[in-house]
Amino acid sequence: MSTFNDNFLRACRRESVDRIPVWFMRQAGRYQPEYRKIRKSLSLMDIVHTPDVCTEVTLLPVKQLDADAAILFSDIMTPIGAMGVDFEIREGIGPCIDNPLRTATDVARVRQVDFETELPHVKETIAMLRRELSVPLIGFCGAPYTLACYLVEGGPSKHYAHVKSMMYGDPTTWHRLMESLTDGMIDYLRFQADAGAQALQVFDSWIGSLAASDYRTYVKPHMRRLFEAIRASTDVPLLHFGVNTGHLLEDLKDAGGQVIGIDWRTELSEARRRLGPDVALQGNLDPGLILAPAEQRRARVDEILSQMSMNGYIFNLGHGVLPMTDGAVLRDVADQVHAATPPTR
Ligand code: 1CP
Repeated sequence: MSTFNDNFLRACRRESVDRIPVWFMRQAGRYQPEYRKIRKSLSLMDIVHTPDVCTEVTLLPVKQLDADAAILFSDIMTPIGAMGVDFEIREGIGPCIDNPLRTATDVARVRQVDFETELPHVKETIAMLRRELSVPLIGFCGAPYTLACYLVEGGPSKHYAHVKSMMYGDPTTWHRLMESLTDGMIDYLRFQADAGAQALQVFDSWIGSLAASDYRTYVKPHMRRLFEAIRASTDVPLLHFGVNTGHLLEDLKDAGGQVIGIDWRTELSEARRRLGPDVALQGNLDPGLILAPAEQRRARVDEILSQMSMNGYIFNLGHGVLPMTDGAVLRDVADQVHAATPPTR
């Protein structure tokens, strides 16, 4: 049996590492022929609800890419179904809700549940993964705002018009929705940590659609409550990630998390300067650079690494792996990162 590689957890805690840890957001998925084959006979939610298959799908990229962390294969919508809101993940589109939440009555449809009872297969998958893995397992959830983007819009959206009209026009209902989603995600993250997840990432993917002042008014108090509640009940590292967050970085750090995920639009050296030394950083290669000529991609990886000379750094993409990605290129990136000299301070 191989020894446990805890570089990822050490980097989250800003401790020294043997090598710079790397994993890739959306490291399991459509770019993998093995995943596409499994998806021919099972839907995404079938996979999530079948522990041995879900375990296999979670492990696949860890071995192929020599990743320093695994992320539980699931979707941000998994707990939402259990909380009483029906959804469907449509091919080539994403999560869709036929009856989106637009009024106070709709918002009351979001129920608090016992995830131990509702999602026993997720618990079983986490237990199976812990027996198999020699790297840490990351559990995750969608942040309340990003979940609300799907629940209120009814599906993926460009302008978040319904979200914003509820937020500005009916702030009472908006805050009730955020409170309810926050309660649910606190329980869901605790449930994953109790089941064996060794780190937890909160994906606030669409938060960049808000102005900083609106983030502070309509979202940040809920995020703060979420992070504080998890912090009070478990000591697993918390990772906080969003896209298009150049105008929000200080607020994201202030809201919570020991690791802040940075997208590719903000240089890591700038993020480090603005956020200071008391937080770990994760990121931030543009997923599009995986499609670039090798020389260009390698130069950019080197440039990113040269900006991160302190402990408390985890290499990742700035957002999820694109479906047309070649897994061999991701492996080459991981090898390049692993060959670099780890930070010394
Ligand atoms: O059926 C399929 O195979 C479709 C593709 C797919 C996959 C592989 C979806 C639909 N979800 C997933 C799994 C998934 N989703 C994972 C596990 C994979 C891994 O990381 O190894 C994770 C972490 C997620 C999280 C997720 N789902 C986020 C947050 C992360 C991010 O990329 O921003 C979001 C926003 C979603 C919603 C979602 N689910 C699926 C799609 C295509 C989308 C995005 C739709 C949109 O653009 O709004």
